[in-house]
Amino acid sequence: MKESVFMLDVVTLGEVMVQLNPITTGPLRHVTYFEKHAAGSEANFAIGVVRLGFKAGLITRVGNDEFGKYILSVLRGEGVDTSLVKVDNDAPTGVYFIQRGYPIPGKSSVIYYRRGSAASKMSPEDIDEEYIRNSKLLHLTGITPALSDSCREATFKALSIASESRVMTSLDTNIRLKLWSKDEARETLLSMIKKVNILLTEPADAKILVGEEDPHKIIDKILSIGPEIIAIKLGEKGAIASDGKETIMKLGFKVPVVDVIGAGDAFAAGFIASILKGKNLEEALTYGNAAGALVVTTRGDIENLPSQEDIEKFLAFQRRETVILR
Ligand code: KDG
Repeated sequence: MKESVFMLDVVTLGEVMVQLNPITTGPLRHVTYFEKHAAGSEANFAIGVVRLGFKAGLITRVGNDEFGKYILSVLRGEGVDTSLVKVDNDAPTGVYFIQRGYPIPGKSSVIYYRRGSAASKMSPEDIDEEYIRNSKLLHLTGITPALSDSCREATFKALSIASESRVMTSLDTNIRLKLWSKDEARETLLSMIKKVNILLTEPADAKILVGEEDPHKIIDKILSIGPEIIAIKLGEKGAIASDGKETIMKLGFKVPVVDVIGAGDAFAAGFIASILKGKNLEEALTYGNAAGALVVTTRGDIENLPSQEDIEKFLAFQRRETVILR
């Protein structure tokens, strides 16, 4: 293989935003104090796999503003390669707020201020062939192609490079209906699903994509389209994975919930890092569930993404909780 400066395990592509997370639960009009975090599905994933021992790079754009500088320092501080991140002088870094615990206790919702953001200006020019070709896995989500036409083209370019170079690909459907319609999501994501090796989804997304919410039907339909492995995230209930030969469900871990945003990305990082390490589906589900459980116990998406050692400690603690007496 040609020598290159880029030798990464994982490459991903997406928007990183400043997340303003309220200190208190309830409607945002009554919230006084917010905590600042850096977050975004693909950045969460990249940091998640770095914590689990992989080298990861993120392709994105940030604004030439204080929030852009903050995001770059977080990514670099976490060891994510930012050599392809562009700083845009004309568009701002995206921002979003979280509303926690209202109107549904224990759940969170997101309010975006990201239209016209620097990251939404990403285009096929941002995608470097060598960067992707030299990696082991390209991870994409359904968020990036929803940001703009040029982001969709960039996503498809990245996917084509990976598929043509036999770089493994994973897609987390992550349908955000605040960014596009169900029809747009279905059309775009179905054409991506055909080309990916690993698909991560959840029943609500699968309903939009293949008209099914029942896990067995989702698995059959998705595996017949192309992916070799599927993982279905069921939130606090856990997750199901299948490779067509075996289908396994692992129940979620019971933990105190502070903010559920970011749990799906943590699951994806734990699950895919395990697959990259050659673990079986059951172990991958356990690691994914453990990472997801740890992330919901605090505000912010990235802070509690666990290392391998921390997952082992968490699992050992969970095992202590279930003692078989007879
Ligand atoms: O998965 C968590 C993400 O949804 C959150 O960090 C914000 O990336 C985000 C998005 O676009 O919704």
